[in-house]
Amino acid sequence: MPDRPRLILILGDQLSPGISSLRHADPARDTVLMAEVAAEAGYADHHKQKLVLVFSAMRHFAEELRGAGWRVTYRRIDDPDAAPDLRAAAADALRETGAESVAVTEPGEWRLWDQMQDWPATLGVPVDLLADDRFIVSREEFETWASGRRNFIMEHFYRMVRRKTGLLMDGDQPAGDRWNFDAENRALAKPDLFLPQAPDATPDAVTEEVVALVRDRFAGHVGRLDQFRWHVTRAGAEAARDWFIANALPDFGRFQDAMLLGQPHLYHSLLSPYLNIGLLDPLDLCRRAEAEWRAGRAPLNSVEGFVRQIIGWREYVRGIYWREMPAYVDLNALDATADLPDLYWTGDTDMACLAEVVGQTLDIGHAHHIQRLMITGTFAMLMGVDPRQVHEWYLAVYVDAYEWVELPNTLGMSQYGDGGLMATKPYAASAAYVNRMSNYCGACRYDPKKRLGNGACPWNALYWDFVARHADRWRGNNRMLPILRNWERFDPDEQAAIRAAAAAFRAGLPAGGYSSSSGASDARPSGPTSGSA
Ligand code: FAD
Ligand code: DLZ
Repeated sequence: MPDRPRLILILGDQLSPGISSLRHADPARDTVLMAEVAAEAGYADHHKQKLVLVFSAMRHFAEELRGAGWRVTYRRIDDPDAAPDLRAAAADALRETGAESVAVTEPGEWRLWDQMQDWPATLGVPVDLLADDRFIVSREEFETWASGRRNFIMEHFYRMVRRKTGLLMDGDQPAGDRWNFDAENRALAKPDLFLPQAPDATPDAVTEEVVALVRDRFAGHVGRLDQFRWHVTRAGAEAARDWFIANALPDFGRFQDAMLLGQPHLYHSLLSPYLNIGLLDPLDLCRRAEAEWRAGRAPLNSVEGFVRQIIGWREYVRGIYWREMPAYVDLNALDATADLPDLYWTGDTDMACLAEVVGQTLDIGHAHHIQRLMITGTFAMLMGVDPRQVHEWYLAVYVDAYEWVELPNTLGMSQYGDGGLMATKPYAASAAYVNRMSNYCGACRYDPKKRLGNGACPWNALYWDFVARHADRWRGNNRMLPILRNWERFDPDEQAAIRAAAAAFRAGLPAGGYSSSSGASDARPSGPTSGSA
C-alpha cells in the first residue's frame, strides 16, 4: 500500500463495504470520492426508477461509509459545479484533496473500463484498477476455463463453480446426486395460486428528494415513477433477501418458467438490482439458500435452481462479456435489420403477452427471466429486429441493467446474435409455448392455435417465417433441423400464405417513431396492463 494520500473512487454499482478499492485504502489517509454525473446517467436511456435507485443508494452508501470512519467527498448531479463525467469528478477531487493517486475497482462495463485506460495520462497521476472480487470467478479464471473449448456450455462452467465453492456439494458429489433439477422446475401456474407478496420499501426523505430530482431533470427518460418500490440501503436489501428466503424460495424452482397476468413476480426473488449494485453479496446469498435446504426448509430443486442462476448464469455471462468485448456488441449473426417496434416503448399493442410484459416493465422496471427471454426477446428475434436496438432497449428499461449482464443475455441468449456461442439453438417458439406457460392468451383477441386467417395469433406466422428465413442455417443445426423439416412438410400454398401474413404484420407495426428519449412511455395510461389487449 503506498504511503501517500489516495483518492478512492467508488462507482454507483460498487456499494459494497468490502470492495477491493476500500480494502486497499486507509481511512486515516485517503479520501473516498462518489459522484453523480451526467455521463453515467445519460449513456443509456435508464428507466427513471433505475436512476432513483442508483442515486439514492449512492447517497445512503456515502453515509454508511462516513459512519464507518471514512472521509467521503460526494458530488451530487444538481450541484451547481457538478462534474460532467467521472474523470472530471476525479480531477476536481485530486485538486481539492491533494491526493497523489487514484484507486478504483474495475468497472463492470467495458465502456468505462476503456475510458479509464487514458486516465493516468489525462489526470497526471497513477490510477490503480483493482480486480472486482465480488464475483466468484475472476476474468482470468474464466479465460482459463474457456480457452481450448469449442463452445461454452454453461452447465459445464456451473459444475466447475460448484466444485470451486463447495456449494450444494457432498464431498466431490453434487447434493442429491444430480447437478441440475430443472426437469422438476416447469410447473404451470394457475391464477388461483397462492402468491406471497413481498413488502415494498417505503421511500425515506433521501429517496423522496431523488424522486423529485429525477422527475425534474430526467423527465424524458423511459418508464414511470409513480410506484417506486425498491430498497436503497443494505439493510433494506437484506430484509428483501430474508423475506424471499423465508417466503418464496421453497417454490422458486417449480414455477420458475411460469407467467401469470397481473403477477409480475411469482416466486422470483427481485434481488438482481441489489446484487448488481453491491448491496448483496452473491456467494453469501447462495450459502443462505443452501442452508435452507440443509435445514429442511426448502426443497433441493428450488435451492439448486436458484443457486445455478447466480453462480452459474450470472458468473458465466460476465465471463463471456469480458472475453468477447468489445467486438461482441456489434455481432448480428442473423443479419437482422428491422427497427424495434414502437410498442416496446409504449406497451400499446393488442397482443396481450407483449402488452403485459412491456406494461409491467415500464411501470416497475422489472420483468422476470422468462418474460424477458420468451416474450419481449423472442418476439424481437422473430420480427428480425436489429440486435443492437434490442440491446439498447434492455439496457434502458430494467432497474438491474448493466451491460456485463444484459448484453450476453440479450444478444447471445435471446437474439442468437452471436450465432450460437452461448445457446445451441435460438430461443424461438410459437404461440403454443406462450399459451402453455402463461394465461396471457386467455385475455387476448388472438387465437394462439391459429396460424392463418381471422384472429390468428401473429406470433405463429412470425415463428414459421423465422424458421423459413434462416432455413440454410438450420440445416447445419441438429436441434433446429427437425423444426425445419416440419416447415418443409407444410403445403406450399400454406407456406406462401404464412410468409405473406408475417410480412403484412411486420409492415403494419409502427417502428422507429418513438425515440427512447422522447418520454413517450409517460403517455401510457397507468394501471393494470392486462386489460389492454
Ligand atoms: P431470480 O429469478 O430470482 O434469479 C435469482 C438471481 O439469479 C437474479 O437476481 C440474478 O442475479 C441471477 N440470474 C438469473 N438469471 C440470470 C441470467 N440469465 N443471467 C444473469 N444472472 C441471472 N439480469 C440482470 O441482472 N440484469 C440485466 O440487465 C438482465 N438482462 C436480461 C436481458 C434478457 C434478454 C434476458 C433474457 C435476461 C436478462 N437478465 C438480466 C437475467 C434475468 O432475467 C434477471 O437476472 C432476473 O429476471 C432478475 O430477476 P430476479 O432477481 O427476480 O431473478
Ligand atoms: C448506473 C449509474 C448511474 C445511472 N449513474 C451513476 C453515477 O452518476 N455515478 C456513478 O459513479 N455511477 C453511476 N452508475 C453506475 C455506472 O454506470 C457503472 O459503474 C458503470 O456502468 C460500470 O458498471
